Amino acid sequence: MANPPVPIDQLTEQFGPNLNYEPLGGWRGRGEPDKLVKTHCCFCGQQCGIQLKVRDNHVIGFEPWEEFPFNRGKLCPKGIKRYMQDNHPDRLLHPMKRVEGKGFVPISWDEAFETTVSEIRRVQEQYGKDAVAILSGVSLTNEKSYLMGKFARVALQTKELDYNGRLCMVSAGAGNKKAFGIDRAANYWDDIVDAEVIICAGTNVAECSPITTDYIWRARDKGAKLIMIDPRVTPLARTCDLHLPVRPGADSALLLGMLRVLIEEDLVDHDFIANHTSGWEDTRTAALALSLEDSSRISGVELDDIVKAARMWGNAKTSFLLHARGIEHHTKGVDNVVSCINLVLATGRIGRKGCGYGTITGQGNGQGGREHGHKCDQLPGNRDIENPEHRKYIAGVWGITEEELPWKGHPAPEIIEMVHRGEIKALISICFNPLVSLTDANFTREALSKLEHFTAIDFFLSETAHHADIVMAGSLHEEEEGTSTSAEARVIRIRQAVTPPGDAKEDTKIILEMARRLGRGKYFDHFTSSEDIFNELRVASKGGTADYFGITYKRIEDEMGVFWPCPEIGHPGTPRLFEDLQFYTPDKKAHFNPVTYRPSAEEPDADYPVILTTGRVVSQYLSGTQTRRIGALVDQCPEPYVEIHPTLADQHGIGDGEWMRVESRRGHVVLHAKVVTTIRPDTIFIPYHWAGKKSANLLTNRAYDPVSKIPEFKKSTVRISKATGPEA
Ligand SMILES: Nc1nc2c(c(=O)[nH]1)N[C@H]1C(S)=C(S)[C@@H](COP(=O)(O)OP(=O)(O)OC[C@H]3O[C@@H](n4cnc5c(=O)[nH]c(N)nc54)[C@H](O)[C@@H]3O)O[C@H]1N2
Ligand SMILES: Nc1nc2c(c(=O)[nH]1)N[C@H]1C(S)=C(S)[C@@H](COP(=O)(O)OP(=O)(O)OC[C@H]3O[C@@H](n4cnc5c(=O)[nH]c(N)nc54)[C@H](O)[C@@H]3O)O[C@H]1N2
Ligand code: SF4
Ligand SMILES: [Mo]
Repeated sequence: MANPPVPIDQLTEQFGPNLNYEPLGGWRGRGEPDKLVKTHCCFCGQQCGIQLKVRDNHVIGFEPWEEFPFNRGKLCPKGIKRYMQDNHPDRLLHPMKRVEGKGFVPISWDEAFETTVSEIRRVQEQYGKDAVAILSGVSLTNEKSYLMGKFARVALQTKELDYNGRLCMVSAGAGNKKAFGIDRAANYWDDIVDAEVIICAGTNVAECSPITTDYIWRARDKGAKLIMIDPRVTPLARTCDLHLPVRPGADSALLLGMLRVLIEEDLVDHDFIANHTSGWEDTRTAALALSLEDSSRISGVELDDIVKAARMWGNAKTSFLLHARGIEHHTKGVDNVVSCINLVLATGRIGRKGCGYGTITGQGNGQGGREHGHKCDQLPGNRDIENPEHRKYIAGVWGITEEELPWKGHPAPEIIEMVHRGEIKALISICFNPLVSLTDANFTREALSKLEHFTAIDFFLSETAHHADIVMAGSLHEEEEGTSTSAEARVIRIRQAVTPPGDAKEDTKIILEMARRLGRGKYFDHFTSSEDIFNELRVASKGGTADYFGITYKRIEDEMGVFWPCPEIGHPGTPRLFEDLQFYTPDKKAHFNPVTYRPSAEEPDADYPVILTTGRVVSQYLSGTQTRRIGALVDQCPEPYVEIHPTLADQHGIGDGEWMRVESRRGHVVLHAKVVTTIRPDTIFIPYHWAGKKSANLLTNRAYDPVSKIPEFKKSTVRISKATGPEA
C-alpha cells in the first residue's frame, strides 16, 4: 500500500492537541449560515455569480448562484476556494509602520493618516505636485476606480496616476479604439454559442477564463470548429480542430498569412468592406507584402495549417474571435490585436447573432476599471484627458476649473522608472503588487528602495507592501458595496457580506479620509455610500463612450446586470455592439489597420538562445498574494516550474522533475523542470504567481509596446542549464 493509514493515536497527536485553531462557528462548525449574500467572485474578469455564506460577520463558505445568467452556478477552483481568504491569519487587522530593525509595528489610524499626509505635503512642497504618484488596481470596483482617479487629480493634484491594467488590458484597449472607437468586447458571450468557427489567439481559456470554456463547448456541441493559436497545447487546445503552435512574438506574421489567403481565395466580404470600413487598401497591400512562405517561416506554423485555418475562418457563416494576453503582452501587442480585428472585418462578421469579437478581460474589474479614469491618460467614461471638451466636462462634474485638472501622466512601468531615476519621490499604492507582477523585478526592487515615502493599502502584506513606510489595512471584495464590469461588459453588483475585521477599514473610507486631511474634503464629503460615488460616476460617464448614465443599483439588481453603453434610464443596455453597423469612430466606420511584422525587443541569439514565455495556472491568481494563502489551491500547484520540451531538455541533460537554472540578461531562477511534449521545442514557459527567488519576473525584459506601454511579459530570451538543487 502506497499510503498506509495513520494510526488513530498518531492522528490525534498530529492534528488534535497541536491544532492551534479555534473552529469557526464553534461546535456548529461552518455549516449553517445566518444569511446568503448574492455577489460575484473576487478573482477573474468572468465575474461569476456566487452566494457567500455568512455567519457572525464571517464568510464561512459559498453556495452556487444558479440563476445568474453568465455562469449559472458554475465556478472554477479559485471561485470555490475564494471564501477561504476570509478569516486568514495573515489578514492585516490594523495600520502599521516600518521601523528599522523591528519590521512592521501596529500604529493608530490617526498616525497612519498623519504620517502619510504630512509626507505627501513635504514632498509636494519640496519637489512639486507630480513628485507624488499613485498606482492603483482593477480588482477594485468601479466606484473605487473612479474615486482613485478623482483623488489623484483633485486631492493630490498630481498627474502621475496609473493602474495595473497597464500590465493587462491596454493593448486590447488601444487596438479596440483604433478599429472601433470603443473599448470593450463587441458581443456578449451568448454569441459564442452560435458561432460556426471560433479562433482563440493567445488565451489559455480552460485555465484562465474557465467559464468561457462552457460557451465554447456549447458551440462545439452544435458543430463549431475551434482553432487555437498558442505556443503551448493548453488543455482546451488538446481537443481543438486545429492548433497553430506559433513562435512567441510572431502572431502578426501568422495573421498576415491568414489574411493573405482570404484575399487570394476571395473569401472576403466586399460589400461590408466597401460600405462599413475604411483603410482596407493599405491593409490588403500590407498582407500581400508578406509571402506565405515567410509567414510560415517567421511564425513557425506549417504553411498548410495557415491555409487550412484561413479557409475554416473564411468559409464560415458565423464566427467568434477571442484573444487574451498571449498576443497582447508584447512590444507589438497593439499590432497583434488589430491583426485579429482585420480578420474579423475582412469577413464582415460582426454586429449580429453568432458573429463576434472580444478580448477576454483579465482581472475582476478589468473592464470597468479601464473606463473610469485611473489610467494616466484618461478621464471617466473613457474620456481623453488631453481633449479640451472632455476636460471641461469632467472639471464641471468635479467642481474644479479646467486649469486645475492635471494633464496626462506616465504609464505604470514609466512611473517605476521615474522612481528609479529619483524624479518621483513618494508613492501611494492600492491593489497592485508590482514587485512580483512587473518585468525585471530586481529593477523594481531598486526603485522601491529609493522612495522617500511609500504608503500601501492592502489586506495582506504583499511583497511590494514590504517596502512601504506605512501600510494601511484595507478591505476585501466582500467588505464593501459596489459594482464591477465583466468581460462581457455587463455591469454587476458587488455586495457587502461582512464588515472589515479588527481595525481594518473599507478602502473607500481610507481614501475619503486622506482627501479630507489633505484639505480637499469639500470635493469628496458628499459621498456617504458607494451608491453616491456610483451616481456621480454615472454623470461623469454620460456622453462618453463608456456611458453608464442609465445604469442604477436597482436596475442592476432587478435585471441581473446591465450592459453598457446605457445612456438613458429607459435604455435596455447593449449586449451586442454595432448592430446598426455604426461604429464609434469619427466616420462611423470600422477601421482596418495595416500591420507589418517586426521582431520582438529580444530575439534568441548565441548567448541567450531559448525563448521564455510566462503566464498562469488554473489554481493561482496573479501575483499570488491571495491564492498562495489558500491551502487547497497551493496543494494544486505549490510552486513554479519550467515547462520544457523533451528535445530541448535532452540537449541539456535535464530530466523531468530535476532542477534547472534559467538565466536572462536581468537575473536567474532555479526551478524544477516539467518535461512536456505540449510546448514548442524552442520555448520554455514559467507561471509567474510567485515572489522572491522563484519569480518569473526576475527574468523578463523591461520593454514595452510603444502605443499601449504594455510590458513584454510573453517574450524574453534565456539560457538554460541543469542545476543540482534549489538556491539557498
Ligand atoms: N487561473 C487564473 N486565471 C486568471 C488569472 C490568473 O492569474 N490565474 N488572471 C486573470 C488575468 S488578470 C488575466 S490577464 C487573464 C490572462 O489569461 P490568458 O491570457 O489566457 O493567460 P496567460 O497564461 O497569461 O497567457 C495565455 C496563453 O498565451 C500563450 N502565449 C505565450 N506567448 C504567446 C504568443 O506570442 N502568441 C500566442 N498566440 N500565445 C502566446 C501562453 O502559452 C498561454 O497559454 O487570466 C485571468 N484569469
Ligand atoms: N511574467 C508575467 N508577469 C505578469 C503577467 C504575466 O502574464 N507574466 N501578467 C500581468 C497581468 S495580466 C496582470 S493583470 C498583473 C497583475 O499584477 P498585480 O495587479 O500586481 O497583481 P495582484 O496580485 O492582483 O496584486 C494586487 C494586490 O492588491 C491586493 N488587492 C486585491 N483586491 C484588493 C482590494 O479590493 N483592495 C485592496 N486594497 N487591495 C486589493 C492584493 O492583495 C494584491 O496584493 O500581472 C502582470 N504580470
Ligand atoms: S472563472 Fe473567474 S470569476 Fe469565475 S469562479 Fe473562476 S476565478 Fe472566479
Ligand atoms: Mo491581467
